[in-house]
Amino acid sequence: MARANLTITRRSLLKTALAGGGGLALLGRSLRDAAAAGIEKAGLPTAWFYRGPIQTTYNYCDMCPWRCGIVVQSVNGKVQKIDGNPADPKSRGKLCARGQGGVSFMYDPDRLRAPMIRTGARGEGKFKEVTWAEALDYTAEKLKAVAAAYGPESVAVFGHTSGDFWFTDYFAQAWGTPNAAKPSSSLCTSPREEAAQLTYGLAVGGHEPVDWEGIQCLTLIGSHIGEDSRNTVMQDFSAAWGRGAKVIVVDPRFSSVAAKADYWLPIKPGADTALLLAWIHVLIAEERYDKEYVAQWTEGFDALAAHVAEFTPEWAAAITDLPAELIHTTALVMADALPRSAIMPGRHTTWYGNDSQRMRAIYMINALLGAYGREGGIYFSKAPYIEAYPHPPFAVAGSSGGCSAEPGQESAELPLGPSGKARADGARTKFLRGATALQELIEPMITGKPYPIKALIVYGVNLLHTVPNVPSTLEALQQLDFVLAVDVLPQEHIAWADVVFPEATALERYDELWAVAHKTPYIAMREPAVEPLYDTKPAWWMVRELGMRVGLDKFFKWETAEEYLDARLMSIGSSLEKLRAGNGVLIQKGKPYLADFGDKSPFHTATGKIQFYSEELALAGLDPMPVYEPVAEPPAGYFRLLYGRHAVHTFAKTQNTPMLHDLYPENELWLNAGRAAAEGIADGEYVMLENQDGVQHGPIKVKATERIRPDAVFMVHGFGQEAPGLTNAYGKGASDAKLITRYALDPISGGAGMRVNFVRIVRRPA
Ligand SMILES: Nc1nc2c(c(=O)[nH]1)N[C@H]1C(S)=C(S)[C@@H](COP(=O)(O)OP(=O)(O)OC[C@H]3O[C@@H](n4cnc5c(=O)[nH]c(N)nc54)[C@H](O)[C@@H]3O)O[C@H]1N2
Ligand SMILES: Nc1nc2c(c(=O)[nH]1)N[C@H]1C(S)=C(S)[C@@H](COP(=O)(O)OP(=O)(O)OC[C@H]3O[C@@H](n4cnc5c(=O)[nH]c(N)nc54)[C@H](O)[C@@H]3O)O[C@H]1N2
Ligand code: SF4
Ligand SMILES: [Mo]
Repeated sequence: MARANLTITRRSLLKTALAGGGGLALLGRSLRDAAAAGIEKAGLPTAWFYRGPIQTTYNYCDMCPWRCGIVVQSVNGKVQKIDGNPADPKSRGKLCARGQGGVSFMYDPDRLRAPMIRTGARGEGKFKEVTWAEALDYTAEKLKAVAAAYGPESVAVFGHTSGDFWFTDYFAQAWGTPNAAKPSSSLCTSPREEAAQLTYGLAVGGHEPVDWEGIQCLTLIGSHIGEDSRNTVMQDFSAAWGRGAKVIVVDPRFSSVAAKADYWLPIKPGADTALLLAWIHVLIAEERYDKEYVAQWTEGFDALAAHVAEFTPEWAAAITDLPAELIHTTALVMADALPRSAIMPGRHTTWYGNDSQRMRAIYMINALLGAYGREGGIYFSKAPYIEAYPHPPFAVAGSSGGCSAEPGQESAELPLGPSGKARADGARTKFLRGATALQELIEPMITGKPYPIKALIVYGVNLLHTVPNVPSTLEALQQLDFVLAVDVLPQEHIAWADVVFPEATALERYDELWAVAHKTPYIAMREPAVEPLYDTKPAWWMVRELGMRVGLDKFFKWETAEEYLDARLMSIGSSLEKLRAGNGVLIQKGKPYLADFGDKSPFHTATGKIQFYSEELALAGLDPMPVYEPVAEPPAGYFRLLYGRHAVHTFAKTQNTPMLHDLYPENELWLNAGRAAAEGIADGEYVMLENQDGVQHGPIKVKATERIRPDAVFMVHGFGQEAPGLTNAYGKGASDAKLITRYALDPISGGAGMRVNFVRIVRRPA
């Protein structure tokens, strides 16, 4: 009963605010008022929870793409506190520091407040505030003009953050452009996803399916749990570590998790495939693999055994700069725990360009360990069952790389996508597989080849911090006929937009359901805790208003987000009301283990087996089994530029958030202490950096440390913001993105490896 009174709908929120709710709520209020008055009389400050009725709403955290379920508490129309939703499989009642910063993010005084149309030159940052009707009419007119002259495919849509579904999936597919892309694909997960499809025929999916409860040996290739502070992963890792699971960490840097490891392998950057091949060699040569599992579930074992015969630990030692004995020992430590032993699939896996092959080698080790579908190994995740909103067929099928709006939808015949994505008729071009590669859409904006891209919609993508080679992105922005930016903050790229739509943050809006492939598949909801601040609107409203203006009315028969969400939930016998009553989360049953499949194979490859040897790669003229390809060495006097995360920041989006800015206001350049001493650079000194293409950037504070190899430097991504509107973040630290002018393309996934840049240290004049 108390629950029901605390849980609100938007309508009941307004009613409660006006009428004070029902009798019980009134009684609750008078008791609370009396208590509050008593506290005040005692001279104590009145805390927020005494100031009015507490409204509880359900949401999922938008402070990073992991999206933990949250419970939001508001009083008198102000959000006061966010907690992890105890019913949610990701948060389990807890949040990370960034999640706690969600309230501070929402109340950031620097937020975009009204729709704007550009008045100055692109990049100048001069705008006039306009009404929504003006901004929408103007945008619709521009998009229609571009489509009339060049076709609907000449509009590209980039999207990330949790509202991206509305623009990158729903709008792009209804409008009819295959050129919709997400950085979370070709700048993040595409190698691991495409390698997983090639090797065992399944997606890794959003939630990496490590079967944490029973794992006895966990191996991490780069994955820096701790800096990568995803809430659930940190909880799971701590529990596994606490009960004594062995941990092997391969990282050129002594990361937080390396400090917890039984074995730290400070590998030479870029040499991981050599290490993985040597591990495979040891497991096979010493017959330390799961023979029964390999016989039943894999194909191409003999070919693999022959392939790795030469790749001894001694061979790998020379390449990886690791002792052969350590390579040998760690292979045996992994094997000791099989099948409760696995290498965690990484997340950010676009490293050096040959990344899908490295991922394939990782999956082969997991298969040799018998980990897939075994307790304590890698479980099979399952997507929750729910129907899409019943709209007419879209003009194109999803290709943006995130959760496609419409699995299995027929795609219309379209010309070759500039990203090289396979044409609708199946002809292959630049990449073997993979979703549209975001960074590959920049070039057609500049050259008009293979066909022109003339307009860009940027929804929740930090264009000038996310996409490698900023100078070419700026050139593209100059060439375009029209640029629409949808964001919440005045980020750097906003100055380049023609129109800016300010969005309401996650705590102020309804959104698409968050349907998670998981050990226990589940669906979480987002509802507004309070009315949107300023003149901001949610993405679902924007695409609907825009859709109606560009002749896509038939896709927008729903009038409100509630109506859309209820229609979807109806397909599983639920509704928004029922979801609320169920603590905002709906959990379905999974099929995590081999035993759950009976006689059927869970592996969706052509043969139903894990492919050590890949026919698909051989047919495409690519290596059918992973081969170590050396990466270019840093030139004399240069370091390889490595980047990663910090526990209290997400990408380049939270540096301005007051609470998180206070915790870590600027990034540092990790520099090997020996190298620093040799070059006379002091710990704490500010230096400039210059990359291999002569781009100078900085200053950045040196952190001289033994915790990194001498051949590389490391910095946390997301700093060095040059947008003056970000008052906290402006000019603090340096940006890895500004120094990443090159990338190496993965021929399989189209992923852009960004660790192929080098920097030298330029002393600042005294
Ligand atoms: N706090 C926080 N957590 C986050 C995010 C965030 O923004 N903030 N973002 C989330 C997202 S989307 C992602 S993709 C993940 C990224 O997190 P991860 O997937 O863990 O990131 P990576 O970039 O793969 O790994 C960075 C680590 O790789 C090491 N490394 C660099 N080069 C090499 C190499 O050649 N070999 C090996 N073995 N290691 C190397 C670096 O020293 C660093 O410790 O984090 C997620 N979690
Ligand atoms: N140099 C370099 N590049 C990288 C990486 C790196 O480590 N270094 N990491 C790569 C990886 S792993 C990933 S996943 C991508 C991440 O790429 P992005 O998702 O582009 O990264 P963010 O910097 O978080 O940018 C999010 C943008 O959304 C805005 N935003 C925040 N909340 C909302 C909202 O509610 N609505 C709207 N409309 N906008 C919102 C923010 O202000 C910001 O502009 O970057 C990739 N690119
Ligand atoms: S990991 Fe942290 S920031 Fe990411 S969704 Fe969960 S609580 Fe939010
Ligand atoms: Mo990512």
